[in-house]
Amino acid sequence: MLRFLTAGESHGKGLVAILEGIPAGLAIDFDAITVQLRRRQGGYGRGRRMAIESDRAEALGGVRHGVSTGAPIALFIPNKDWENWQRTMYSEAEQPAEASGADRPAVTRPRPGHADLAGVVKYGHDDIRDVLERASARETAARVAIGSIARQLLCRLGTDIVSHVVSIGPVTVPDPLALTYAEVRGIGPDTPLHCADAGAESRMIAEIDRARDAGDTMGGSFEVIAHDVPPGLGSYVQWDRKLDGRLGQALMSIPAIKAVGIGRGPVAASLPGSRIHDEILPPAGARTATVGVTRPTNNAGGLEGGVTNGEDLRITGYMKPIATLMKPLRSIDLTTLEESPAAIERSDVCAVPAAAVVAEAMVAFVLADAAIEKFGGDSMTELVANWQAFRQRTAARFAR
Ligand code: EPS
Repeated sequence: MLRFLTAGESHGKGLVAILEGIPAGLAIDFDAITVQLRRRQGGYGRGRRMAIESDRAEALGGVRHGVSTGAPIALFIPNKDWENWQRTMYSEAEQPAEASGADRPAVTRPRPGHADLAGVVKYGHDDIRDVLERASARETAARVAIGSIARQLLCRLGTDIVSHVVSIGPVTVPDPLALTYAEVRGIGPDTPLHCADAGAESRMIAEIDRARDAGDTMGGSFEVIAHDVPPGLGSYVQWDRKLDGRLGQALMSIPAIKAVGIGRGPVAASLPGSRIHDEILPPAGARTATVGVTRPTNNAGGLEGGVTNGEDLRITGYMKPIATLMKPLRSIDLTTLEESPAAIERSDVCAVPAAAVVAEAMVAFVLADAAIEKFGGDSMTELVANWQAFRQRTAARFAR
């Protein structure tokens, strides 16, 4: 129902995104998009590029007088760094006379763990720059802008999405599932790692500092929580309609994400059924407005049978360390095939907090897509009315 495409290179003119399927009548707050873009740029461990950029999305279509028309929404996010890269990244056949920046030599030493080697093999490139410019996580700025629009649609249904950093390298928040949505919502916007546990956060910062001093990089994990999600999104009837599968793909598509867990995630495999499944008890001070039953635990992370059940949706992403090492690993030079240290590009030491913001955006996109599918409507008026009718019917079933 909802789909998007992005285009653009890390050091090209900018990023473009087209989002199709947003119903007519959604007031779009571009300042709110800027807030999300700024969040993605932050977090302890980011590199010097983030001091250059101050990302902002401009609408090229689909929005009139601040409101969606139902037409595809086209966005443009300029790269400020383009000024410094025009002689390397121009798209014309000949270098334009007015082009600025350095004319950089070809990149020929693939970084282990990056798309470099697989990309030159697949596309037949000689210069790894033709791969890395598009494989770069810079593209996720476009996803965050798209996700911010999806988030604004979900807000009309009462859904809010937050995230927190759970681990950096070996340092982990002890029991992330014990943290409530409200606790995670309450994390200060200016905390260095957006972690709910201040003690763990300072140990995480020490890990990042150690990695930076050693010319190394650090991965970690984060959890996204969606609160007051409409129940009944997704379906168990067909493999490609299961919402956990759709969320898994959305998160796994974020650069460097190597695993995804829903609710207790992989821990569920090690516990007996009696300790993992969330009991269903009669309504009593219902935790959700619609499905009025009581669930004492939420190990399932808000999804049963690939369908949202009204509990908080909780999904964890696991990120590998960034592939660009200032103390490079062994590699080869593709021009000589001789052993040579991997290329060094300006990069981040740790981008886990940024990946969490991108994951929020991807969760928002998947949930908005599933909400439009369930409640339909070409206009926000229809979508919201259908949701309210379903919500009232469902609440009435559980009223005592
Ligand atoms: C960026 C993500 C990272 C940064 C990039 C900006 O990209 P990659 O996945 O290629 O490592 O390194 O910045 C640069 C390439 C640079 O010149 O500093 C982002 O998220 O915007």
